[in-house]
Order: sequence, then C-alpha cells, then structure tokens
Amino acid sequence: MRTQVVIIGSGPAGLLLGQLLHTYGVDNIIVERKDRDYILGRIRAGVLEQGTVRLLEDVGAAARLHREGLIHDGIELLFDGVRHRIDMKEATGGKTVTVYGQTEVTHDLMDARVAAGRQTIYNADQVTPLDFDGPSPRVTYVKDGVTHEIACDYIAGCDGFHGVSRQSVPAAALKEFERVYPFGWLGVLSETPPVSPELIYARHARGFALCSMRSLTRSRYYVQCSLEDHVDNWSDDQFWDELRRRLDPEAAEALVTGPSIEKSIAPLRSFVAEPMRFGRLFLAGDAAHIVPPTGAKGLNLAASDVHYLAEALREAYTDKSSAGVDAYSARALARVWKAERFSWWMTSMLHRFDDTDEFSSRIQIAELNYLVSSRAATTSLSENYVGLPY
Ligand code: FAS
Ligand code: PHB
Repeated sequence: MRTQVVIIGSGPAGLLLGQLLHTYGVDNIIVERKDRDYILGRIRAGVLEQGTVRLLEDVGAAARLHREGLIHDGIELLFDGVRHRIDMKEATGGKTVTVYGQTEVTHDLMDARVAAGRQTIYNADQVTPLDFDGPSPRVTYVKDGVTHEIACDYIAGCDGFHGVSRQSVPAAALKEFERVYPFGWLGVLSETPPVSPELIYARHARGFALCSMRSLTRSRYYVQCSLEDHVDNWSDDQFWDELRRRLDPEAAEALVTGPSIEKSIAPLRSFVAEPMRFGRLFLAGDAAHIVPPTGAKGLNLAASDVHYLAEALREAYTDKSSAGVDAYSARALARVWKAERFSWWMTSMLHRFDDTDEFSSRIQIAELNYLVSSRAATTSLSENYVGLPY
C-alpha cells in the first residue's frame, strides 16, 4: 500500500489531521490499534477553545457541535466558601469556550472521515514507524496475523502518551521534561442536570473539585484524590458526599445526584518531549505533550498542533517548500509551553499539596484573592483559558 501521509492514532489529533489533510487534497491513511467503539468509550475532555471549534468548522465536522454544544462566557472560582465569577467574555473582548465532550468531537470526526471516503485501519497490532530519517518512510502493522506495509512521504505520530511513535525515536534525539503531581482526579459522569450553569473550580482544604458538564442533562464532576486511591474504594454516595463537602452551601444544596454512568481516576502530569519532528516523523497531541486537565488544554493543544502540521504538509506538497515542516516543531512548542505554564499554574493554585507548608497554602489563597480582585489578573486567566492565538 502507498499513501502520502500515514497517521498513527485515531484520537482527536489523528482524526482532525486526517480531515485537514483531506481538505488540502493530501492523501492519508489512519492506522489505529483499537476499534471505533473502544475509542468512543473513553470519557475525557469537555471544553473547546474557539480555535478548536474553527478547525472543526473548516473540516465540516461542527454541525452537531453548534446544535448541542454549550457556549460559556465565564467560569467560577470557589475558595474560602465563596464563589467568584470570572467573566472571560468581557475580559477578552468577546471570546468564549464551548462545552462539548471529546467523545462527541471524536464521533463527529469519525463520521466526517467516513463521509470523505478516507481509510482508517482499526485493530492494527504492532504498528511500527520505519525509515523516517530518510526520504522513504514506511509503517508496518499486523492485522489478522498478516503483516502489512504502507509506504509514504510522511508519518504523523498522533498515538497519545503511551503510543509507539515517540518510543520509536532514538532516546538521544529526544529531550523530555516532566512533572508528576502527587494526586489524581476521580471523575464521575452522571445523567443529572449540572449544579450550576458554568464550570466551578473549587479549592478546598480537603482537595480540589470541579463541577463540569456535557449538556443540560449530563454532568461531569471531579474530586482530587490520592494516587494510591482506587475507583473501587468510591461508591457513588461516597463520591457525592465528598463533592458536597468541597462545595459552598448553595451548590451543595443544589447538587442533583444520580448513578454514575462512568467513574475513573486519571493521574496528573505535565510532560513535553522536544523536538516534535524527527526527519519525516512528526509528533502531535498527547504523543508529544501532556498537561494536567485543570486548564482544559489537552484536547485543544492537540488541535493547534495538527493545525500547524497540516499547514506545513500542505506547503510541502503545494509549494514544494520545506519551510513549514522545518518550522513545525518550534512553532508548535511555542504554544505548547504557554499551555503547559497555564495548566501548571491552575493546578498549583487549586490543589491540596500534602508535602507543602502553611506558607504555600496562604500563597494559594493570596493568588486567588489577587486573581478575583485584579482586572489584569482576570484578563490573564481569561485569555489563556479561552485559548491563546495560533
Ligand atoms: P489520544 O490518546 O486521545 O489518542 C491516541 C490514539 O492513538 C488512541 O486512539 C490510541 O488507541 C491510539 N494508539 C496508541 N498507541 C497506538 C499504537 N501503538 N498504534 C496505533 N494506535 C495507537 N484533556 C482535557 O482538556 N480535559 C480533560 O478533562 C481531560 N481528561 C483526560 C483524562 C484521561 C484519562 C486522559 C488519558 C486524558 C485526558 N485529557 C483531558 C487529555 C485528552 O483529552 C488528550 O489531550 C486528548 O485525548 C489528546 O488527543 P490525542 O493526541 O489524539 O491522543
Ligand atoms: C471536563 O468537563 O471534563 C473538564 C472541563 C474542564 C477542565 C477539565 C475537565 O479543566
């Protein structure tokens, strides 16, 4: 088999890249180790920046998002028992975010890919990117016991943090930066109306909590938990009781509880691999970087990465210029590190750190008090949360 670009991974990064390349007339095949239903069963992100929405519009995959997505002008910060609204729309001159689950984004992109007649190979085992340091890269994989090979011009590693692409790069060629946080997020999805019209980020002595949503009838909640914790230790009632303890009285009273339809613990880390290009292999999305979800940046960074990569590949094919591919890594990393900083800052400000002292706790409160009383600080949070320009 031969194509112009092989994309490894059918998550948001791979699917969005595939559709962008399709609109640019660049042939591509996605090779994915799982199947469609497994991918759609993963519950992840919930907040889209305007840039991400625009890219989905560009590839014709935003119709349902515009019907069902919720436009949010602000968020609330809860600390010392008081909620403070951050009016991001006012602070950024009109920018907003859209609440629409990653599962739905993935579903819409998969449907768009089928409609475009583009090929995705699911259940591909032993996917291996080869010869990407030369002019004739190729990808091999095993399916139903048969080994296949796809010759191509470029390989896009969109296979997430645990994927094969970054692992295929010689260790000496990579520099990795990492901060692992000493806690996780226990998340619950429930068919219950959200406790509040906008997201509530709560700092509490017992730990962080987040009230989010997927629609006006489906809510997504998180509480900070220990890394030693296990989801089996938490009955639904225990989760709801702990969430109530971390909310203000009004929200605790208003909280509508119900059976969890998904419950899981996600670890938190900050991670960046540099560079994001190795010859004709490019890394994009979680394959290259991870952010703690506190800043709602993970999915949105995957989108900006593939925006830059698709532009670069279009330039390579259309203008026969390597300027874009040569600049891809530096261009993507410039935005990645700003999102890493923001996500680290939100996480440091809102979570309970058992290994720090009272001084650090007072600094967190001072940071939050400054944030809600300074227009400059509110503007800074807002412009990062709605998404810095590409
Ligand atoms: P993905 O991991 O989504 O997709 C990679 C794809 O590659 C997968 O389909 C995988 O099966 C496939 N793959 C892996 N190895 C392969 C191989 N060897 N061969 C072929 N295919 C392979 N972000 C937020 O903004 N908010 C959140 O609340 C949030 N919660 C998260 C919770 C969890 C548990 C995780 C893991 C991430 C969360 N994220 C969140 C971040 C998440 O949304 C990612 O940023 C987003 O999925 C990135 O998309 P991709 O880069 O496409 O990677
Ligand atoms: C979510 O709805 O899953 C969500 C929203 C905002 C975040 C993290 C997760 O910062």
